[in-house]
Amino acid sequence: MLFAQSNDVIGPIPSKRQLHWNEVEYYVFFHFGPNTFTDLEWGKGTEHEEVFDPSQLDCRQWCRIAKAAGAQGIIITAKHHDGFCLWPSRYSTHTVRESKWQNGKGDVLKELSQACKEYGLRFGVYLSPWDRNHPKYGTPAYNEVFVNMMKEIITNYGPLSEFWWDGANGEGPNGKKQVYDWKRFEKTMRDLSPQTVVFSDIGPDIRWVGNENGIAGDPNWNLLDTAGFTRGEGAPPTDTLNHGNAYGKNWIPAECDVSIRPGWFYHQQEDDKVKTPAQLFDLYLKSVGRGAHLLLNVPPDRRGLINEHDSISLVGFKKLRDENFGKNLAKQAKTYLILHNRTRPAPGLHDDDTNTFEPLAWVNSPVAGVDFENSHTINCVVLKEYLARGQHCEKFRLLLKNKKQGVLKEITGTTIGRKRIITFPAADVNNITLIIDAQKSPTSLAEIEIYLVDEQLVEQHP
Ligand code: FUL
Repeated sequence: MLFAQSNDVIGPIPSKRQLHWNEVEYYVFFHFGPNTFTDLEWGKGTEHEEVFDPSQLDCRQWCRIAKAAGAQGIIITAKHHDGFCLWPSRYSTHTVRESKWQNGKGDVLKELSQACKEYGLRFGVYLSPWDRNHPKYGTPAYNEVFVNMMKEIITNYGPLSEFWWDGANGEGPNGKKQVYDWKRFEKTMRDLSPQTVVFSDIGPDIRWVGNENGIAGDPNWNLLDTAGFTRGEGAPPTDTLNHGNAYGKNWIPAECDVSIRPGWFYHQQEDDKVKTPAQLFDLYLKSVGRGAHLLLNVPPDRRGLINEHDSISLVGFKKLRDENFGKNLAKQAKTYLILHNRTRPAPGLHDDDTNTFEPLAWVNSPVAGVDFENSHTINCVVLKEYLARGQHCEKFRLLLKNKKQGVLKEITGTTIGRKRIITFPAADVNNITLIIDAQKSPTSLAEIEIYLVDEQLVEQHP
């Protein structure tokens, strides 16, 4: 046998909670709070609670749109840097309870967590450690407050799919910066909500991608060395966050956070600056298509609704994905070529059920390909690595061949990871051959997909 189902796992592999999160490639971020009403991006923490007064808040509408946009989950800013809590926390006096909204009886986290259950969306929470309002901020007592807030959220609104710790850390109302008790925060999450993946600059489960433009690096490794680094100012260099570390010791994949608008919060003057479906599609290629996850911010407006400008664009984005990734031409292929002409029928890699499908593990000189009876015009190949066995491919080549002319084009790539979407000018091909030129240890390939996407959407390389 030239290829083997390898059970040897070399290097870090994802945890169970990370594998579960791995199923979700795209989810939406909701930035909502006093800033929505004051037109600020970073509230000062001195805003009166009364400014928070959405006239028609409807979290079911948010979820309906997220669902229609094909997102698989959401993350809400339960508390941004201004310290305002979107739930009536017992550990703060700067919350929805002190606002006029619903006579102080409202609870955004409650409404939203329930709506997520109804719509089958995963529910995640952003809780800013930096707090410009809390009187205890800047003293050890604030760590207790933060832990208690996490406990309230986990207990009252869970299960939580993801918990988001922002790296921004400035002064609080007393002019002091906080020394965070990260160890305790992590322990609280693990003890009370072990299934939740925790995001920050350095994980422990998911890392920031190093920019807020939604763009992952190429290569993009799911591995990161965190020793000697901290969250915030002591984080690894942005380039490292962007690419990961090929030989990193920890499995900490990248999440690309980006806003559909210039700002994170809703500002009416940005209504005409909402990203178009084609721009979002391009970001999808540069995030999900490079093996990362996309967290797309869509800020509710002052009514407490997702604005029409944003929802139109989101649904257009979904339509583009459906239209362009609706027909996997590899399903019509005659055979897959596995390692120097050992062939097997095409359905081998098309089993979407991860419990039964058999990834191919490669050793030595790995080559796989897709063979068509008649030529097909294509401009997109999607590769997926079976990450339960780690990430191994370092360098690959795709050869596009046709019976008459032989090799028409050679495309080189680096990492594959969760999903690698490669687009190129269209070519008429009979065979697509994948050659792995460098791998850390045997690559397990889960899938090859082939598409003809709208020419306008092919990724532009600078
Ligand atoms: C940053 C924050 O400072 C921004 O306001 C926003 O929440 C973004 C997602 O993370 O660090």
